[in-house]
Amino acid sequence: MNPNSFLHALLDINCIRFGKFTLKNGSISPIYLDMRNLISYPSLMEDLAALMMPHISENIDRICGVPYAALPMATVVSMKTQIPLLIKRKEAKSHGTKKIIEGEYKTGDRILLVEDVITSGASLIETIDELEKEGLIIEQIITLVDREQGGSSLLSSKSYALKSLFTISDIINTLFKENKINEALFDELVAYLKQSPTPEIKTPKRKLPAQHAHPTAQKLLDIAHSKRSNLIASVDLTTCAEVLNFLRKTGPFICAAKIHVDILVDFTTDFLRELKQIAIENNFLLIEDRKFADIGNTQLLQLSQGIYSIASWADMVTIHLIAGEAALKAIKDWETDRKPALIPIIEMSSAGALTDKNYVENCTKFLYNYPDVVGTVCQKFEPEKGLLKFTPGVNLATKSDNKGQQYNSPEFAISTLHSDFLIIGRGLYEAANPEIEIEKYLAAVRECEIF
Ligand code: 5BU
Repeated sequence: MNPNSFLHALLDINCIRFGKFTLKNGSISPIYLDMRNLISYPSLMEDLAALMMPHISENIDRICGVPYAALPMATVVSMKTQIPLLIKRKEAKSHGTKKIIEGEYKTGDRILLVEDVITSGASLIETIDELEKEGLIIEQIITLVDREQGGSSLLSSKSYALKSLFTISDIINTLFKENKINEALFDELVAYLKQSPTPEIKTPKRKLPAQHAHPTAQKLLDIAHSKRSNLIASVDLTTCAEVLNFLRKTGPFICAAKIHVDILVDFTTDFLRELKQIAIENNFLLIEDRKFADIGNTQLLQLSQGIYSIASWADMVTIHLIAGEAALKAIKDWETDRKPALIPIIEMSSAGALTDKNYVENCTKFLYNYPDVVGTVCQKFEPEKGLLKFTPGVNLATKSDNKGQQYNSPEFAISTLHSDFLIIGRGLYEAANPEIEIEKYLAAVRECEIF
């Protein structure tokens, strides 16, 4: 069945009705869409599945239906494609397993969510949140009808891929062209759509905070505001001279330099002296991206001992939480004169990173209890309680490096991921003229009105 014939059928079986209807939000509408009646017509259910199937991505692991209207639709699509079905309950069971999802799945499964009618998208976002909390990845959403009342913009603002078989405008135009509705009704419907236009999604602009409880984080914020730069240069160069030269050029425009001190082939303690000097002269902080990931005792040794004596010069260090809460507790209990602020890694930018929803959720169980923690390195995760968000994998010129790194633009990192600080490596240090290239990054972040 072609899409137009399917629309006629929806009209015939009263899934599309014209008249005067009071909607859930109290407004009066001349058109009413109620897809629940479709289940009384098994052959139309099959036609619907056939219309949806060409749009289904190849990598879907599970199809999920949301009760009630979309559930049978998802079921038919599941049977036709042989992709297993999940049901997302309306309420969690109050007894026994307290499950919210029925059916077999595993963390990281990619989901096709089937919906009947999408209006503002608010309830769909709630469903998505619940599925994501279970570690599922919403790969795709297919809806039968988009009422064009903000739902698609809301979902795309959150980077979800939505396919609508029909928009409400498609329905009205097709039915008019095919003489299923008369001119007077058509004019009334067009006027209705005009006077209730798609509400614009106003995502508040991301502003860099002004205050932080931790003195080092406060210093970073002060520098960022005064330079109007939230750029952290990741200087992954391998000789001391290259690192220092790069920072002499770009120092005035960054709020911190992040280094991997252990990749320097000619490291000497003189390097640290010069590095600190350039940092002071150009007013930026130093981050050692050591990614501590050991038991508490070893971490303290790695921080304070060895040729790099990281705690003696780094203002901030990165740390994995794979060892659990003990990792942070050992540093909290460590009595020392100079303790770098901590930036735990909650999510990684590399393709296939194991930092999934479950991992992130486990981290948040203790993340906020440690005053040395000033922020997190993450991608989608949005830290709360004043923690700053640091995002690597930012590049203006490319989307990947063929070694697993995945890049976003500065605009996406700030406006969509809501990052406070952008970590940029090769995008800057591999540029022929880093001091010119950095101006492009500065222009991009300032355009986002983050300051
Ligand atoms: P790039 O050249 O912009 O890809 O460098 C990114 C830097 O950020 C590099 O030093 C990585 O070690 C670091 N990084 C990252 O890219 N992704 C992550 O998830 C984490 C750190 Br954690």
